[in-house]
Amino acid sequence: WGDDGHYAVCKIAQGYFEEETVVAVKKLLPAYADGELAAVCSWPDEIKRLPQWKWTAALHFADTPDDKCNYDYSRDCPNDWCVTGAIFNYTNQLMSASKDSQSIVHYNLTEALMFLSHYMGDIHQPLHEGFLGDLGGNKVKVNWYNQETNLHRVWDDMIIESALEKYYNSSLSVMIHALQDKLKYGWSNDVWSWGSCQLNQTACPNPYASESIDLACKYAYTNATAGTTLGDYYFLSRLPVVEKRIAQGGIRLAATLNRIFSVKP
Ligand code: DCM
Ligand code: DCM
Ligand code: DCM
Ligand code: ZN
Ligand code: ZN
Repeated sequence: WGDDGHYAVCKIAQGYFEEETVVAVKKLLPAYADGELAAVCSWPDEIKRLPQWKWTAALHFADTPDDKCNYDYSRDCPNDWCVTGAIFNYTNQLMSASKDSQSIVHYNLTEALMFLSHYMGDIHQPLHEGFLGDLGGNKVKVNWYNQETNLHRVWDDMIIESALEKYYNSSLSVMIHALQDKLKYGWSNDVWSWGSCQLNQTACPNPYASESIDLACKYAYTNATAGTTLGDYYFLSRLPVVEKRIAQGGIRLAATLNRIFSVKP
């Protein structure tokens, strides 16, 4: 996602924090966040091109072999170096500190929180589990209405931007409120299952990546080959997918942080 998507995921998550999570997150946030997790959720995108942070660039996605509409951790996350591996890794860093506050902290837990929150958003963007050959849609040149762009950017930014203009008075907070209402009144029966993990795991990103590549094949790549002009039909049929993925990202980030910070030393 672009800045708006990440902000929305984290803002929605904040509304589902348990009290221990509110306290722990406040302690870890940098001063410039002013107590808002959402304010720092795009930080990993801001730094990923700096030489000292180049190693993080591949942690934003887990692309699959071309035309394979499924995800396989050992195949698509070599050496754990992908968005799923990063979610496991940063969850473990935050857990190890949460479990034993006396132990020497080896990690920068402020960074761990910001990375985990960002990557939990990215894993829900279908084209962050797109095909390797086109770099998750980056190489698929398309027009978004009359604007030249690529398919990845359509899903990171353009669908959200067009929705803001068309339905939400160009206000991200109005859009977030609409998603919060949908979570309360439309998706209320799904929220618990979205947030839960199998087998007492703290984080369970693998199924989220599987969902994403499935959505990438069914919705993102369909009727969007190179040179296509995407307009109302594509926008109206894909916006519900984008909105649901942002809401799921928020619920799952909150649920994961709640599990991490509920561990008693
Ligand atoms: N790291 C990560 N995801 C993994 C493994 C490691 O994000 N699956 C991070 C943790 C460290 C950084 O990579 O901060 C460098 O790790 P190393 O020096 O062990 O390669
Ligand atoms: N994994 C990882 N980093 C960790 C913990 C686990 O990369 N800190 C990897 C090891 C497994 C993969 O996650 O191969 C999937 O784990 P699971 O099958 O438990 O979901
Ligand atoms: N991206 C991806 N798969 C790739 C390469 C990039 O999903 N193989 C994502 C990461 C960014 C966007 O595409 O969200 C643009 O990439 P970059 O910022 O590296 O140009
Ligand atoms: Zn992206
Ligand atoms: Zn990212």
